[in-house]
Amino acid sequence: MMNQSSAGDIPREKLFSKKTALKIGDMILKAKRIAIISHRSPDGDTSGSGMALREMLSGYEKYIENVCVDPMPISFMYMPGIQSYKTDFSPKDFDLIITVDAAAKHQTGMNETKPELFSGSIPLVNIDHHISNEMFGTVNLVEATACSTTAVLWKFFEVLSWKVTPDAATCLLNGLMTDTGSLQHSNSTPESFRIAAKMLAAGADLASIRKNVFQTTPVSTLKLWGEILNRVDIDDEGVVVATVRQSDFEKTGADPKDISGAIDYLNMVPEAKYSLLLTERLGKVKGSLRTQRDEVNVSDIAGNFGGGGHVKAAGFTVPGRLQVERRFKIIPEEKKSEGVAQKI
Ligand SMILES: [Mn+2]
Repeated sequence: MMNQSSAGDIPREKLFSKKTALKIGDMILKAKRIAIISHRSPDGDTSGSGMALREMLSGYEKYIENVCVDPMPISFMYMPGIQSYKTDFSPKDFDLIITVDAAAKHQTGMNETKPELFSGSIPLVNIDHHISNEMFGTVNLVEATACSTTAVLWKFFEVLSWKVTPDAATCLLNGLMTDTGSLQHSNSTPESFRIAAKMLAAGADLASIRKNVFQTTPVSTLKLWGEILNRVDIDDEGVVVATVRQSDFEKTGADPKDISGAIDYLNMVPEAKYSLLLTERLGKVKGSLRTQRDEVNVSDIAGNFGGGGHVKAAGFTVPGRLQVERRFKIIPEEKKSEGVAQKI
């Protein structure tokens, strides 16, 4: 998940700690069976973190299991070793658990099915970069100013002097590039660029990331975007609005997650105050809001509809459906001849 928090009033326990990193390194070296948990609805950061840890520990005599309750998206399947992800596991078979990029217990999707994970009976290491992190681990390595969990892991490996392999570097860069929108989002700090450069120098395969993650779109998605873009309009107040109907998914064969790219196009109109994409599906209407303006807070707008989010990216969901409304306004014809005569 992306972290849009900026440095400021961040508590000390949510800044990178070398001492904690060394302690976790020690725990990992002593453990024989380690389960690495990625959060549900996996993104490029949680999967990249899981795969980088797996690769870095492959040289040790340990049994490693990568777990995620949801399947990995196809775009990340290029990462070495990712086929090994399991959707379920038995915590009692492990002597160390590591969660990556999960800010809260429930994000593992296992808080109800496996409460023993969080009971303290098995040591739990929580590695993350969200300011909201609940610090649910036995040991927590949380850096709220980091752009991605993989950036935290990069520093972790540095502290331990573990030489990052090219394959691990690719997985780490995968997380950094996806969480920063290719180093374009506001969470991209000078340190993000420095760490990305180090990952590249360690042999990260940026070409594979570009090809598999950023420049890959199925025809069904392109068709869905076509429907959305065809309906784009900007109103008198500078709000760019587009809609997706339930029937659009059926017509194009696209998946609801495929609309996430379309909102980025809506947000490209230079004169727009903000953009709004309304998606109708399964009896609910979801609104996604984006803005490029500093004076606009879309989180407040989403709040009016019971939603929330970040200042520049937010959303809401209301039960209901979309209905087309047509509005016409009569513009009286001006008596041009008179006006012109007066001006002269
Ligand atoms: Mn993340």
